[in-house]
Amino acid sequence: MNNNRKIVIDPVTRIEGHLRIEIEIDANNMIREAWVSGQLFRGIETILKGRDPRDAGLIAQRICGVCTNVHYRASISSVEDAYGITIPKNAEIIRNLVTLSLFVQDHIVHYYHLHSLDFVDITSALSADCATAEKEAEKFSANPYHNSIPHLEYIKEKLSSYVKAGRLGLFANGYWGHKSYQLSPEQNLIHMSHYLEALNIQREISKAVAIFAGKTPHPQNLVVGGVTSVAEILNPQRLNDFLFIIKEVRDFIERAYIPDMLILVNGYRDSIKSGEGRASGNFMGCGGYRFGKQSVLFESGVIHGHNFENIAPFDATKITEEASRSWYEKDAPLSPYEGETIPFYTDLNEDGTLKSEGKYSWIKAPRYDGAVMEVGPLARMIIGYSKHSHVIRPYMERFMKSAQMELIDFSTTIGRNAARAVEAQICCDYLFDMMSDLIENVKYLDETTWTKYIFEEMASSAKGAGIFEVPRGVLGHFVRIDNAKIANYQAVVPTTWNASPKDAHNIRGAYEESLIGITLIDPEKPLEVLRVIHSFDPCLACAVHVIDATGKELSQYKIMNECSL
Ligand code: NFE
Ligand code: MG
Repeated sequence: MNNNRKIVIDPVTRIEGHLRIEIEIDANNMIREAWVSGQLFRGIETILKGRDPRDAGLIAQRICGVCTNVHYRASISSVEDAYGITIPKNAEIIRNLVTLSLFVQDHIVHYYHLHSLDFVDITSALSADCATAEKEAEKFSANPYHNSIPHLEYIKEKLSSYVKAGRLGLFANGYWGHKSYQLSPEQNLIHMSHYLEALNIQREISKAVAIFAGKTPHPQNLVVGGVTSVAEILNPQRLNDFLFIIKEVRDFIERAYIPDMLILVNGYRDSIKSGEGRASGNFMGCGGYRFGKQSVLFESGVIHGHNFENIAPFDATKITEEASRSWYEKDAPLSPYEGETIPFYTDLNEDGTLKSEGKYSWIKAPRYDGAVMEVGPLARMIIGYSKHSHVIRPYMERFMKSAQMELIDFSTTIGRNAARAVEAQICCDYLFDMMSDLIENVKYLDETTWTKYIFEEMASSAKGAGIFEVPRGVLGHFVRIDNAKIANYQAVVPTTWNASPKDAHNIRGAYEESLIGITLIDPEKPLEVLRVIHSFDPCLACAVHVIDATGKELSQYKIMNECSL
């Protein structure tokens, strides 16, 4: 007899957008099957049709409230690609400075504010001894961030005043006391101290982004052909303001974020060694971010089944999206240029669970040459390391040595976080090199920020793609233009890759695959599931970016049981 039962987590919180996870566990509480469902239906691709291609960027950036810059940029790049417009060097550098600052902000916010409490028990931090905590921090950093007994006492006092007053706020409803929490009270206190500091740090990065982007989220500095940050590049004070903030952030990464990652790796080494959270080992990266004479920040490539020695070149024409298990008409895989977004909602089972055999998500299933892929910081660090990148490899080697990790260990829940922290450090450091490129170019070569073109003289029918690495992985916007208007528009987004449902061959997406085989200590408190899913940094707003323009109700949001956090 099959004693398996289903657990529903809906909504998963501390993510962007609306995600539902269903798992099937056996009598020993081991996860046997998983269904990941995007529960949100929006609509940017559809409303872009018929518009002027020059307007696409400002509309497309509304796909998300987090990585707004990257959709803006991908959209503008897709139109530039269609028209064959090459942007000036200054424009490319400014775009990179802004996007890479957002990488750093996203990674810090993700670890501390969206994910760390899956590993850090706040209630345990309240019993920490501050003198011991001060010494503990010194084990993981030669110069720990804001590490003094009075400071740690202040943090502890602040946390306990929330608890005593019953004002847990966003800390309410955690699975505090869960048996799988592994850190000591002192390690938890150190993390909580940095959690609060990180709120200030992420605000500072927003200021840096706004120097060139005008504002954030939803920046205003990009146009087809270049950027509008004309005055900024000629103002040494503004350039210096940017670098000053990045220097402050770099200090936080080196003295707090990386050491906290070492604490995490040490505390959760059993989870790493058991391969918890490992997906299929297929990784994809498109590379990019040029700087200096001939250097590039990220390498491109495709790896299958953790075969790190054998890296195939990345070829964007091998990308397809299918909808066999997604709530759209037409199941078959299509090139994004031909992709369609016609909703076809098929309802749930009678007991309210997702259809195990039929369609069950608003997320489509992107595939590379037919294979499922994981994208993101983990893919980028693994590909860069394996291709002996002179940028990535030294940072990875240093971390691997201090953390005593091998490359395969990164392909886990904890490793995914470590890769993200190492990437934040790399991005921050190389922002200085990119700023030097800008200064050198402006000072000695040219001040151009825009490539002039005459819209009326551009081909009235064309197609193009803007494909590049963004915080959560490879992002692609694909546009087809007919009679100077957008005829078709498709965005294939990092979270669409990672949170993909199964395909026609029943191959699981990366989130789903990474859940299989995990045993829950307490199925009523499925903290282990949240850890795995959060480690990918889900953004469902990005993953499903189509709306029903008539406002018709397509699905209801239900909380199925008390497992939601
Ligand atoms: Ni909405 Fe995004 C990033 C994009 S998500 S956050 O990074 O594109 O998948
Ligand atoms: Mg799409």
